Amino acid sequence: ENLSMAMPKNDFTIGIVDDVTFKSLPVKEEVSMDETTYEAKFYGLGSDGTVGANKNSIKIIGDNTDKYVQAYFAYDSKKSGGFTCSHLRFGDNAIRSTYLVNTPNFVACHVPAYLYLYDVTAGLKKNGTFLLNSLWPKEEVADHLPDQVKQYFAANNIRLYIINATAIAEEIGLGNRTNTILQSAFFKISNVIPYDLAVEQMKKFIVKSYGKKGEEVVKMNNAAVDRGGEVEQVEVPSEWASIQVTADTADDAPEFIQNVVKPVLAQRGYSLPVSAFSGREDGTWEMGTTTYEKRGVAVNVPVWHPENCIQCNQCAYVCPHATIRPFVLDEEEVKGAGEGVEILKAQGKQFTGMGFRIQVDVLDCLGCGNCADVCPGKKGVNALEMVPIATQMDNQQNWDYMVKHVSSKAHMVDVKMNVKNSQFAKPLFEFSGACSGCGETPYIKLITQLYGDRMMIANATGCSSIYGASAPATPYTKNEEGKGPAWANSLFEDNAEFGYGFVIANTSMRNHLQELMQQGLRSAAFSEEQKALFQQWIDHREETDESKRVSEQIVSALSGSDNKIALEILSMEKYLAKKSIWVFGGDGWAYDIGFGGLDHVLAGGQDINVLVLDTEVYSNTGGQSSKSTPTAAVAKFAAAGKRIRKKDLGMIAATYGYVYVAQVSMGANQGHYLKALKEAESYHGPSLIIAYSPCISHGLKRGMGTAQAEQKLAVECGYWHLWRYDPRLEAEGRNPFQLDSKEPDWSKFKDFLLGEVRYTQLIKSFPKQADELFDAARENAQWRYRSYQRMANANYGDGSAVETTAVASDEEN
Ligand SMILES: Cc1ncc(C[n+]2csc(CCOP(=O)(O)OP(=O)(O)O)c2C)c(N)n1
Ligand code: SF4
Ligand code: SF4
Ligand code: SF4
Repeated sequence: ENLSMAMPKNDFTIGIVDDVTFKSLPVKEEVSMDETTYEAKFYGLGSDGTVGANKNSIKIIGDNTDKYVQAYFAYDSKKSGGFTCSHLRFGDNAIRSTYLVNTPNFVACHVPAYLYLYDVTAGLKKNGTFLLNSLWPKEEVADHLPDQVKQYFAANNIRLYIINATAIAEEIGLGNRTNTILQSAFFKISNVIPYDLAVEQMKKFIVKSYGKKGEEVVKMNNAAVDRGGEVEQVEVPSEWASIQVTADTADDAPEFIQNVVKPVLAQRGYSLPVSAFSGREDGTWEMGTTTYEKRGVAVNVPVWHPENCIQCNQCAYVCPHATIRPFVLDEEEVKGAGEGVEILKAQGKQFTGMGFRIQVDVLDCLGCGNCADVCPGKKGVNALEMVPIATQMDNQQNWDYMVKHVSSKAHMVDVKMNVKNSQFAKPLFEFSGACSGCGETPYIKLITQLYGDRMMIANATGCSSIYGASAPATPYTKNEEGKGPAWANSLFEDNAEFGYGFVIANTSMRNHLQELMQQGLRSAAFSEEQKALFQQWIDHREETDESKRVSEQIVSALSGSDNKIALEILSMEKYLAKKSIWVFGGDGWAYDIGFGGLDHVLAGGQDINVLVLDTEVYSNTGGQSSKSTPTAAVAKFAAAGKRIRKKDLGMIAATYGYVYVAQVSMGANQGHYLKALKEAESYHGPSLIIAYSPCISHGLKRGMGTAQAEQKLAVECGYWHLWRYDPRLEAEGRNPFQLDSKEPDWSKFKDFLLGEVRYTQLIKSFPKQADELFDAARENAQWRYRSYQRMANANYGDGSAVETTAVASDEEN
């Protein structure tokens, strides 16, 4: 049609409406495949195995029939726990091109919450089939179907099937992996091949897919195949066809959220015209858009038992998703919370007369369980318990009340003093798309709580850039004053240099501010008080908190002035307070690909802070080995177990003598990380924090809900060591190196390795070498610990040569 036009478009796009350059061609009606083609769509949760199961299903159909088959798998950009959609097609005629499935005969919705988040019935053919993973029994399912879904089912004569794959998976021990159960249900309902043959084939593929993970996993998946046959049909009453579906009413979210963010979140991004993005050509985006996602995808969420709570705030400290927080309420706020909302008397003099509540954000929680796992409770009785999400839906309104109507009480305490206080500050990094239980995100969250209102972050490519901002979801957010971190992602290979640019730019702007203030000091146009403030600013410009305080005073002292110098200072207001400049990235970046640049930047001596989120592999791209991967770990490019030692990045940096370095593991000692963070940030030079971060790629046998506990075990057994190198101590004539972890219990080392699939895989694939490599791993860790001990014992003539430096334990913090 384009070619037959008088003025055909020479270059064009199809599939988007380009109302800016007008280069798109209109999309016409859906082209149907031929009658013999069967099309199916499966909506799944990233990491629930739906995609893997569908890859197997299409192979089974292709191998066991004469049909032509095709499959395509679409994902959003969440690390895991995100949206996936598998498009499967098979038929008697050759499939000549790659089209998405838009008019399926069969739809499976593997995540109940998707009924409300996405248009899961879109395009489902008349007389088609819908399979729902239902948390509810047959009699109750109708109460949980949205009106438009019910109406669609009845109006299009859809056959509805349900199975509670979530409950079955838990029963079998498969956690959230509902895939095999639902795959089996699909074969049972669709009968594309005889069900017995499908069962046989699925079991064959299970050995192929999971054989390496051990017999237990194979057994569980075989059981899942058998249980998939429990699928039931639910009657669709014809009267549903006359349900009046009311259009979604607009909520109070800002226009950009309504018009752009929400449609993209709902997988309707393709329907937005190009003009929807005008004004954003430079890539800037609203902060805190993740707050509008409310995914509700956790299987279990925590419930708070206040009678067992000691108000330690550890749950909030470790939560990777910022979905559990302590709130302190004044009298009015307590009243507003309403009857039946349990509120304790807040501990601490400063909070006299106020209430305290640990509040869970049910719809954003990813159900990892770390909060409940670390909760000390009272007399050994836990104050947090993981329970099915369906039982906690009413608690969401309490979260909404707390965030909307309870003011921050962070100013009433010194949030940097200890772990407990730090959690009264709002995290300026919330509800990221990291995997449930991710070990990286709690480190970032704390930094934003302490310094987020004046932070600038240069982020290397890696998991932290993906969960850090993937349009339209931005977890970095702002506080009550509208201040929050400025964030940008550069390349994998040059991120340290990118952050260095922030430092240089800020320094020159602030040097100019200093010149202006010096001119002000010499000018008769300013009062003595104004001059005193200028002097204070010059004296304290490099101190984060003090410079912020004086900057605020300068702004109020100069506002309204028409003096040229004053006006110029005010025009540069955003540079007044000292910025906390951070460079974030993973070990693949810091140890390997970005190392040259990182080294150069650390050597540069500027005031810059680097956080290395050390997962010991390239996590974002599926777990390739890096120089941080330790001996014996199995990773991509190290299938036979890494044969050489882990690089000691921290020690390399410490050799400069003017770089602050800390090696931390939050779960091992929460206070230690807080201390290292404060020291790094306050040091007027380069700082490097290397943070041990458990990751799904490690295959924690006890699950990611024990990511924090795993960090503790790692330090106890000597796998990971805590230390700090502070050049300021040497300037005081003291040993700058402080070894903060006690002599490990080396007898626990092997058990630690056996708790992670990345090590136990070795026993399956290289049984002869496994033990040898495990011993080598321990010896390397011992060698490393001994060298730290020697450094800690070095005599600086100050009597600081001690075995280890005691850092207050969690209990003391
Ligand atoms: C020069 C370059 N090479 C490769 C990539 C692809 N890539 C993106 S993220 C990533 C892995 C990042 O690993 P790491 O730095 O350890 O961070 P993590 O994902 O573990 O947090 C790779 C290889 C890239 N973006 N640029
Ligand atoms: S279960 Fe995990 S995500 Fe949910 S509140 Fe607890 S720590 Fe946070
Ligand atoms: S960790 Fe447990 S005891 Fe501590 S504040 Fe949270 S719920 Fe209360
Ligand atoms: S670091 Fe690991 S757990 Fe965290 S988001 Fe990346 S892959 Fe997931």
